Amino acid sequence: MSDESLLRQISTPRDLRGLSVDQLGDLAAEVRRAICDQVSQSGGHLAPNLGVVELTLALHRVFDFSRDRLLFDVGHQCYAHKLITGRLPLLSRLRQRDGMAGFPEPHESSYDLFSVGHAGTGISTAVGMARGDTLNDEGDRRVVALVGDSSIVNGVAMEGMNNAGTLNRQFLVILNDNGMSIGKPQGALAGYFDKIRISHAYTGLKGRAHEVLKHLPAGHWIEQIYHRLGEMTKAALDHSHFFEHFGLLCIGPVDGHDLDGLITMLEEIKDIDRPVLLHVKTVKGKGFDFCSDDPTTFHSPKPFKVSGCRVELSSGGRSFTTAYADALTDLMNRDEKVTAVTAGMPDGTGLSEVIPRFPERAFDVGIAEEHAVDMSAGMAKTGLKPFVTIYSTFMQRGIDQVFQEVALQGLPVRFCMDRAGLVGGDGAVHHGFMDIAAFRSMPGMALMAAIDEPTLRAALELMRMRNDGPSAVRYPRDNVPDAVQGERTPEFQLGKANLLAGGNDLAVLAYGFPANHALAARSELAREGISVAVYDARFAKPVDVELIRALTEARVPILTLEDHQTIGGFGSCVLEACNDERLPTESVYRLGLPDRWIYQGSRTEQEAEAGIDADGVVRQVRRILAERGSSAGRRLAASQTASAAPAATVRPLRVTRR
Ligand SMILES: Cc1ncc(C[n+]2csc(CCOP(=O)(O)OP(=O)(O)O)c2C)c(N)n1
Repeated sequence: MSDESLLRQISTPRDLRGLSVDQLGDLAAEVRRAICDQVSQSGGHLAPNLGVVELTLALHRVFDFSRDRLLFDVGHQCYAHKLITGRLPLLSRLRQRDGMAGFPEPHESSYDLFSVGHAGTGISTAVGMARGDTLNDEGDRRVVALVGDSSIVNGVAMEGMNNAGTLNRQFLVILNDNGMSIGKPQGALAGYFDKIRISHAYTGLKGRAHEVLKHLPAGHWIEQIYHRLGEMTKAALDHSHFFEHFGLLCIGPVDGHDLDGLITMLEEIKDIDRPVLLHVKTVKGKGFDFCSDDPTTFHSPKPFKVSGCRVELSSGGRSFTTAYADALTDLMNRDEKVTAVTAGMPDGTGLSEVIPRFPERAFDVGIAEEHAVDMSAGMAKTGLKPFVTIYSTFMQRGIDQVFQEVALQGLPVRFCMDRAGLVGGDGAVHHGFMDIAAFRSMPGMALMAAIDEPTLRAALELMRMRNDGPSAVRYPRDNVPDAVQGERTPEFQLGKANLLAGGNDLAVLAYGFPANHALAARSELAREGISVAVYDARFAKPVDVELIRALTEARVPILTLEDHQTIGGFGSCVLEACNDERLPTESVYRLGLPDRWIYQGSRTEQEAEAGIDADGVVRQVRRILAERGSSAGRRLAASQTASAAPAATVRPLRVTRR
């Protein structure tokens, strides 16, 4: 950024007021360049942010969001907003520890109202703030919700829209219609938006708006408002818009890259004392051809390099997601009853590889997690074997459906939860930290986790065969590590753990991916003369009671390990099983995610912060053995006194991390 940089001169949105429209255009170009440069280095949401630069500048130019309210839906499109609300200095550490969060974050700025990242919530929270401000005698604070064309289709957003029309005050929903979700948008409303984009040319509306208004009863509020509007806004009124039937005055579609037009339009409608929907057309990835030509790849890319007209995305290793897609493809080839469902995440879950191969049996239902679960329940009822493929964090949306339509019916719906555990740059809003707690209380549920590719395949095979109730498997946002047992990996047997490496001083019962950390810790501890057994617990429900009994009777302390909240997680399952079986619990120790939020950073940093990495396991084992005064603990204490050298750092995991 040069000294001439306009962006550097913007420390608050008030600074936009002194700029001409041309200068705002220059600023938009600069914002785009800054975002693209940074995302190319750190990864992050690119195409969604490039598409809303003008819209963001126009909103901040017209409204005063130090007092007015701006609610983002999803929030992945907030980068331009952050740059002009004082966070330019944080940009160079986008999505990194102590840097700029990739989603709205009230800890960073009072301009961000909610920490969000899940779709569909912006309208409802905006309705709530509008009601709150009115009741608090602060009804002069304007409220704006910004929502995408694929998120507005989400159930929560529809519930919000259904209620928004009852507001008797200013309320503006901006529908950012770029004709895309992460991939192709799904469903009837996507088709509708597509049609009005084509047929309702903004300039051709003027006559129709007059026509419609002529037929309204005198005194109708739309008519009253109409007389206050300028010609441009009148021309853009759309009285056949789908959301008109929700009680909102609908305007648009208008060009979301025309700064002048947007500013004029927003100025005119900002004080309408009724709910308004402004339908804005934008180009996802605007400004860089490689991005607008392929907005799916560049929705949230890893770091990339642009050289001339070539763009090179950094390649990762083989991910659990790819391993899952391959395993599911094998299952679908072998068993024609197997179906696959994703809710708006075909790329993130690997189903983009599966859907074209099995177009009759694999479905993307859009951002509609509840529907995805219920549709799968319906399929299971007819004898199909649905695999709901979903991020752990988004599974939270469908918990009531898992309870009533799946578990209560005893239906064999299979849940495959990607991004279980800590997720890195997306931060607190996307960690898969509570799926065990939510699922384990459902009668009939079988819960399992994969530590590597062979165990993922084995778990999926057990799920395919299990027809007498629901089941779930979790796996992380990571690359598959070197297989622990390779072809010798035993099949999954319901409720049976698997010994990975023997030892006498303590047993680590690891659930899922952290088993790899436990193995690394074991090698380090062996150098100190401590002998640790590592078990792949495999099942959180049912847990391996026989193993727990054998260990407690042999007085071997147990350390449970998981990348899930300790409260309600796998360790709790083990403790409860001990209590149920009248086994002693004082020798059971739990290591998992702490009861506080872990913000953005790399997965490695987050695991270290939580203390669940190999170093964390080593520390915990030493502490337990020292506390218990065991012979291993005494040996350890003696060796530590003898050598003042700092403890070696544990050999890191052998995976190429994404
Ligand atoms: C409940 C939920 N499900 C899935 C996602 C993953 N997700 C993030 S952005 C996105 C697409 C949103 O599309 P749209 O609202 O049209 O915004 P755009 O990215 O096109 O600007 C999806 C599916 C999410 N954030 N929340």
